[in-house]
Amino acid sequence: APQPQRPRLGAVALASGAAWVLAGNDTGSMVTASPRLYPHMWSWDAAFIMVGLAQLDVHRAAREMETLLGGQWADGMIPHIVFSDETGYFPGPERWETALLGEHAPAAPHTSGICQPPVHAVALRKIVDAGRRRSGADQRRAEALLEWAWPRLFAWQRWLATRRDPLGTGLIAVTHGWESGMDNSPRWDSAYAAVRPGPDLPPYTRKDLDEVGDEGERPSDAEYDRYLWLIEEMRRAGYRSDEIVRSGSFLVGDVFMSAVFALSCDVLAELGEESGRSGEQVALLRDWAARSRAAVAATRDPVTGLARDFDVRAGEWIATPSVAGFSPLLCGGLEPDARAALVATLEGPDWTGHPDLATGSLPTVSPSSPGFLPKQYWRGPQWPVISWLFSWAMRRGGMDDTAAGIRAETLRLVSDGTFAEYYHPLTGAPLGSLSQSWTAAVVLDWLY
Ligand code: 9YW
Repeated sequence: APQPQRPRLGAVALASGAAWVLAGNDTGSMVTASPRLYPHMWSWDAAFIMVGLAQLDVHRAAREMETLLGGQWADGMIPHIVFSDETGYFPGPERWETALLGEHAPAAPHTSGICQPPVHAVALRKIVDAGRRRSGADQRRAEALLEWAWPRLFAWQRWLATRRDPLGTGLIAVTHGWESGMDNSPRWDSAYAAVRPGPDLPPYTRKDLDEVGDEGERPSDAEYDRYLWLIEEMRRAGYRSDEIVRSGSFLVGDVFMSAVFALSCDVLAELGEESGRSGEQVALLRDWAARSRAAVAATRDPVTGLARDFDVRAGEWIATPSVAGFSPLLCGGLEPDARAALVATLEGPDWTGHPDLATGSLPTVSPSSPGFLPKQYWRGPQWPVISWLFSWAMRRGGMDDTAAGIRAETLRLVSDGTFAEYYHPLTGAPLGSLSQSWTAAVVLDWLY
């Protein structure tokens, strides 16, 4: 069907719109992930939101980091949700009950009991850079934040390195698909198939379907039962990470998480060196980065060269290709030829160069793949925030042309001004929630 033609916005209008979205979703101490669908703070969303806020207002960006770290657990974990007082989301605090059941969870604010990809060091880097660029009070605020947040982010990286490396190789594992940030990616299908919800799964009512009219854009009910069953297991384990890693039904070495982890270890180490931090902690970060970088490189499929996840429970590689296959480009570690080949795949006819794409933004699943579903969440749509992360990391890694191409094509995609959560790769139509904070935030960073 022909798509309605929306006006395309130029850079000034687009940046204003993005700032307006962040302002509209701001409760004062927290920019919620989206206005209605997600009225709380999500961990990795918050990091990207800080990247955008840093361009607008260093003080506000620093405050966002403080709010997020206010929910950090005593053992170092940054939880995937810090809850606001809003009630419109399931599973909320009354389902998680982390303060009651989890020994390390804070009494307040309410948080979930799992984590998300550790992009937070990138946000700190951005806030510090913005502060230094502006000097004066902005710089003082940013340096004070660096002083305060660095040990907390170090504790977070240490938690991942020590609690989430079940194979001892540097491949960081997730215990729930939500931890990956890519909830229903086909990457997780085989691991989820082995998750059998018990008959004693307490009943629940989804709320996500109230906000998104088209159920075809959301995970199915069967998928949701498994998501909730894993949470039930964690509740029963008192949110003890050793017990969950030992006995939970889902344990996958996540190659994208591992690459983000390695990248953040390096970024945090650099920030540490600049601010005279203890050499011992900086050296640990460098070690963890090197181990995970090597682990990510070692996951590559010998035929396609794409990086793969490893299902620890099943003891096997997960062959399903997805955007996570490009993870080595986030953290480095490939020989020049292998890197060039992976970049060529990314720009080739199965991925950003696919002839049917409306724009060359990164799709989450290749349109050539049998599992490609163009409207379904992490099964095909383009998520601007994923393109931003690849573009930022690739530029850092010296792949400037590819990084610039992803930026330009994604800006073309979002120039409809809806700041959607994700987009239909074949038509460019906005999908999911509109006015999604992290989409607006990364657009701001790109335009400033
Ligand atoms: C959920 C907030 C979150 C993101 C996740 C994305 C989605 C929904 O929205 O999760 O119910 O947790 O998959 O990556 O952080 O934007």
